[in-house]
Amino acid sequence: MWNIIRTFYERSVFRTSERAGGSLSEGPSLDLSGKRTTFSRRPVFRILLLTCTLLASLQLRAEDGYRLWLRYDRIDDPSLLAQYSSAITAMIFPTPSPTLLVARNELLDDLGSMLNKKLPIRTSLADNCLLAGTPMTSPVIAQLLSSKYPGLSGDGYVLHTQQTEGKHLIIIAARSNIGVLYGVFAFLRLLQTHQSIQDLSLSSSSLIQRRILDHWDNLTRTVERGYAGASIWNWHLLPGYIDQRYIDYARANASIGINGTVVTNVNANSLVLTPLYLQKVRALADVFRPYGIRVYLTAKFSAPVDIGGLKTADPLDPAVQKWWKDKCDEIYSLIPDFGGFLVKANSEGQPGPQTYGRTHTDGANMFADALAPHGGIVMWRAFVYDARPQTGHADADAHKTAAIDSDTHEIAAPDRFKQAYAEFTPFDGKFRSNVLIQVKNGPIDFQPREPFSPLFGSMPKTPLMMEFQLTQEYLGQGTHLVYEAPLFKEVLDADTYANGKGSTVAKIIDAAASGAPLTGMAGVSNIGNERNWTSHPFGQANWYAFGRLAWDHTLSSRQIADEWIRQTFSNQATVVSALEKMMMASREAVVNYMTPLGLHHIMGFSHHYGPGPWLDNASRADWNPVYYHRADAYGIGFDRTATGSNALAQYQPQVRQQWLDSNTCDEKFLLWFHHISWSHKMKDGKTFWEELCNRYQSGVDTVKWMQQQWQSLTGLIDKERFTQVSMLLDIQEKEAEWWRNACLLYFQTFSRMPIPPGVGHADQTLEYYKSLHFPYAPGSGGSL
Ligand code: GCV
Repeated sequence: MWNIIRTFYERSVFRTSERAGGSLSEGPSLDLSGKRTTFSRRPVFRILLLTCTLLASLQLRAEDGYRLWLRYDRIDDPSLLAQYSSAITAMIFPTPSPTLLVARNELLDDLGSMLNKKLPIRTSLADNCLLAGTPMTSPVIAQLLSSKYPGLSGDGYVLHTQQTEGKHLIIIAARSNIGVLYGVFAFLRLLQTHQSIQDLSLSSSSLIQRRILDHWDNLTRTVERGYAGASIWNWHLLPGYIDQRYIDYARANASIGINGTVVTNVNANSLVLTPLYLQKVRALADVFRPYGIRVYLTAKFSAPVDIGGLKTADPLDPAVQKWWKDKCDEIYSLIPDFGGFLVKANSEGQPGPQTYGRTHTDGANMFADALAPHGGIVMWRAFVYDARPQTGHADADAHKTAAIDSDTHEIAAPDRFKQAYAEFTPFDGKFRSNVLIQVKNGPIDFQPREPFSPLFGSMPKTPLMMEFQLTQEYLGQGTHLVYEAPLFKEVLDADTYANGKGSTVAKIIDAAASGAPLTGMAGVSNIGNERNWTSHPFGQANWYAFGRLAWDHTLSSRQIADEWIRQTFSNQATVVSALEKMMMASREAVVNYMTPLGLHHIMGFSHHYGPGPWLDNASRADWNPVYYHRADAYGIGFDRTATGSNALAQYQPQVRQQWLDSNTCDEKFLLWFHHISWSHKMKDGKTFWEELCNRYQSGVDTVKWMQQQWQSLTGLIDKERFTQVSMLLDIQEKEAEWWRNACLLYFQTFSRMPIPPGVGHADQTLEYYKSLHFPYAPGSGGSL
């Protein structure tokens, strides 16, 4: 487009100049590249130039996705614009802190662009004035909070309208500066989503204290399980060069209430703890501070040896303890609000306390003691499955290495499902008060659908923090449109029965059920340096949904989708309705075309891209899909009842009861807990085999339907994102068919049953699907 304009312009100039028979140098102006130049005063030429400039400016405003949900375009409904405009005519917003300053500037800029006017800043009350601040900055706010919102806590905010001294005021109030910034973003959200601002009296406080993005970003700028380009952290140029992205990253996170970022991979590199890198981390922390975002780092357990010159990293060795204490003192001297450490220990090759014959408590508490004087915390991950035997664990079998008999292909292995519970529950109540145990949502590994991890509800004396994965490692990676909020909600709303009915996972982690002093929720980031941050335009919705749910897990997936669509795409009813339907259907679709009815972990080895249910030769049995689906001539599925691994025993009796019997078990979890025959009768009367085939087909059908929905929006979505998503949906459709074909052909070798009518047939042989290799699939570069 730009080139066309330029060529047209240059040709016109050339022709005009020729016709004029001479020079164009008649008056000063700006040329298209912004340089000072001269132009002809001929009207034709002026019109042409204006047209070109207009087209060029339109081009500059093309929707490349960089602005995320913070677009703040002019309100396009004239009557609403008039209403908002007359309700907000000025602003009182004292800024005695950097956070209040960024909050005021955000409000000023965004209202300026949405209302198309510059609001005057006043110091005294006026009619239709917006008043923002804390009790410290305004007596009106002090009075409002003490009289009407006495319970408002921490970083919560209030949006309230009232008459004061005969003047109509819109008030954005909080007890803390960061609360005001959250209130500003909430108010802006009302306008961006075309809500009424006439009679406001709402307050909102976060239900979870630590709302954190975990970046699996390496110092080399590769991103483990990242599908959106390189890491946004330009370590080489830091600390001298502050990319505008860092600021926009902080704005975006603050707008949804995220208040922490772990900037490095859990498969950690000790170098980040050296003085050179700590200066770089400090520069990031300085950028994020006004936005209320603390920086955390991953700590490699062997750092005292790697970079400290010690011979051991044994957590009970006094020299090691001193090394970590000194390291924490050094970090806090640079970053006074440093959040703490996230640690992956004794998992997938990472060193940990068990390397030295010590326990998880020994390891976590060592960090906790070093951080405690500074107010820092430890997030100790429960994602463990290759630990060595240790004293005091509940289930000795859970630690044996899984193995496949090379002749019979029989799996003689304990159940990886059980390991985290076995390793952690014996230490309940033994961690320091500044330790959070970070638990993945399910027992295995971020599959399209997993039952909730049995750790939730099983460690009543230990604060547990949720870990979700936003990056779509197992959900179509960078190319599939999958809205993850329904997955998050399914887990958060699951009932653990730990304290009787209603002890949902959400209540365990927000401490309502457990009373834990520290609460947290982490999302493994899907952000990279692609222009639109997440590569797939709808990946942004997962970042957004994570932040909104970490703030308030009672929000519904639909509600979050609705507000994200309105801010990111459009408020037009047709657009909102079509996109909402697509998003809400997308998670179930990916479950169906990848792993229906409780199948899990059947993807390609290492890169985890595409189907690989036949894989059986990895060095650990529990890295093999065959270990998980266990298909044979009789049937399919992992028996986790008492006749099998008995992992079900890790749940409360009421939960166990739900899944115990293959005839009553919720079918979406069937193969998680049962090895059932191919001809097992399903609830709709079909055989299991028929149902499996139909589910795969239904996943494919939903993607086709999503394509149609998207196409129905032609002309209603900007061209750039419309084209991107159209192409991505085409890839998704092909890949959904690939999953269906490869999986059904493979499972059919066991079931020996025909593909039922209505289910698409594979256009390739099973051998063909098995022969596909993807040596450079993105997102690897880490462990498995
Ligand atoms: C960061 C899975 C992923 C790994 C990831 C690991 C973890 O195994 O495939 O890439 O490592 O989970 O969560 O630690």
